[in-house]
Amino acid sequence: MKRRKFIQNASLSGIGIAVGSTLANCKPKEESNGENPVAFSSDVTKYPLVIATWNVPESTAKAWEVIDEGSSALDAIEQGCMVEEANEKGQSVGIGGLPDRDGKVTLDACIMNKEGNYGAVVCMQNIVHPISVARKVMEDTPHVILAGKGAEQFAVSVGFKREDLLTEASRKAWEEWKVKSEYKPIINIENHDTIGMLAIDKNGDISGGCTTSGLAYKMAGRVGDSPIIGSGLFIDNEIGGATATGLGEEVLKTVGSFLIVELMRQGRTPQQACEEAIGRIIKKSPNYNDFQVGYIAVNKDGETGMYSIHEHFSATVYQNGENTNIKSDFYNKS
Ligand code: SD4
Repeated sequence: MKRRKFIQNASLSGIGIAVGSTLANCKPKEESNGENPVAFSSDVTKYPLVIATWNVPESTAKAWEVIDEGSSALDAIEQGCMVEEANEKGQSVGIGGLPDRDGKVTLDACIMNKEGNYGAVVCMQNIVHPISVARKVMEDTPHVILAGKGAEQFAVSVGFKREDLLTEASRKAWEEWKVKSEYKPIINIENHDTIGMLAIDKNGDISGGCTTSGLAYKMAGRVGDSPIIGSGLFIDNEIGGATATGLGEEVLKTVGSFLIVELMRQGRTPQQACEEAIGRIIKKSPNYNDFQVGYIAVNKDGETGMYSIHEHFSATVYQNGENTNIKSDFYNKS
């Protein structure tokens, strides 16, 4: 049996779903003489694959379906992220997102393709799918970021409808918050938060996206890491990609996603690179007990990694035909 065939059979039979925080790559443990199948470890993986922050099986399933039909990783990212943006129950992304302290839901999103092109919207109101507007900014304008009213006007001009994004549940939560008006980042929100997604399609090309309503009850006009290139997301199709969730200010200060991709360029595995990027935050911010940051990363071989400051971060990985939520390892074990 030829090596390629063996790999296909291995993935069809469903072996190779790794558990733990690292999924190892698909390289054989030993070289084949070309005639006999090579022995693979049980953590065989290969693209296509989709990985997203938190427990978002519907999103990763949608992205996988798009890739499986033969479409690009970029299409998969957009459509996968749209699932969470449209989910009214998710209070950290799209419609239903928790508002700023003035009661306004403002959304941030960005997308990057295999050519390294990037588009983003920041602090945009009244449009359910910022990931799609970000893609339009990337593809149809000479700019890379549109903000606030300008982003909204652009979205409407290319056919998006204005909608009220503040649901009854989010309005109620905001009313309750106003009683004390205490601003405190919450470490892990309901195991489901900002969605950062990375995908490798059947051609081995990588794209990524990140979409969020940002931190609940933030100051008006606040923009986090999620829509900012190199911070909330970075893709280099020669190397891999990374994306972030958690307290955006900390990710921005350390340009986390770019750092991870550059570390992978220097030879780190995705797991090592995520750990080093979290280490950078720990070193610079002695108050790390008060906030959470989590990273996920993928390299060109389909090897993945994830790491966070605190427990309870997870990622959803769709690979080898299986959609699995995997708990991340974390720094703060004390
Ligand atoms: C932000 N990183 O706006 C986003 C929010 C987030 O977990 O991911 N919260 O800072």
